[in-house]
Amino acid sequence: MGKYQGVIFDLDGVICFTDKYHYQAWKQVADDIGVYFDEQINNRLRGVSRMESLDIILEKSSRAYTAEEKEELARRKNDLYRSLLSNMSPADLTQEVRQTLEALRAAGLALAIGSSSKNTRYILERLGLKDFFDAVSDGTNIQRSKPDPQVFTMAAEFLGLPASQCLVVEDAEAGIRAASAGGFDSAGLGEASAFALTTYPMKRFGDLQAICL
Ligand code: B16
Ligand code: MG
Repeated sequence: MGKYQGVIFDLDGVICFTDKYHYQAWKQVADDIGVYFDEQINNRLRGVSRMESLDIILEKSSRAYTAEEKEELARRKNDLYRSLLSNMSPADLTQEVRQTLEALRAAGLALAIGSSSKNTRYILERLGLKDFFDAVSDGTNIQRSKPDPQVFTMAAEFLGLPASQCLVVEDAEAGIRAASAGGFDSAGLGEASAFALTTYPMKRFGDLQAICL
């Protein structure tokens, strides 16, 4: 085994791609209340919690919303989002992700999820990964979301490993900053491959084998 004994994966943008569903659901809510929303604004929501995402969307609103109104908008978005997630199946997991996860597991690495999403367990179930990971740390067990390191710190705790022995895999700036703040090395995909704080820029998910094995 290499430098790491555990790998903590972000979910959305790393294991699977639910950002199109987040976009569709937020777009519907924004259109309903007449607030401008586009894909560029959607990019700012990566790795950010649901309520913080709503605050970013409402920056374009001409009026303030009460806490109750915001709860209702977030609930509406989540209902729409979950109905879109119900279309997902194990076919949404790429061969590359599946084979890489299996190779890391076969090499004896402990594998965890570290996601801001409160829908993590539902998404894992849809993908056929319900019981695959050794630990799941997500939006349901944290008080502070990325860029705070809590979600990753708790994932490492669940695995029984120190941060120095775990690698975090992320696609979003908030996630790379969270990893760095928690003392984790990080591997970055997509946008996150270009950040100065990213330990290992990656071109593709399969690059993890060269980093970890
Ligand atoms: P939910 P990740 C994040 O997942 C998404 O990137 C982000 O867009 C979303 O707002 C957040 O989960 C919360 O999701 O509304 O399902 O609780 O990238 O941390 O896996
Ligand atoms: Mg992500």
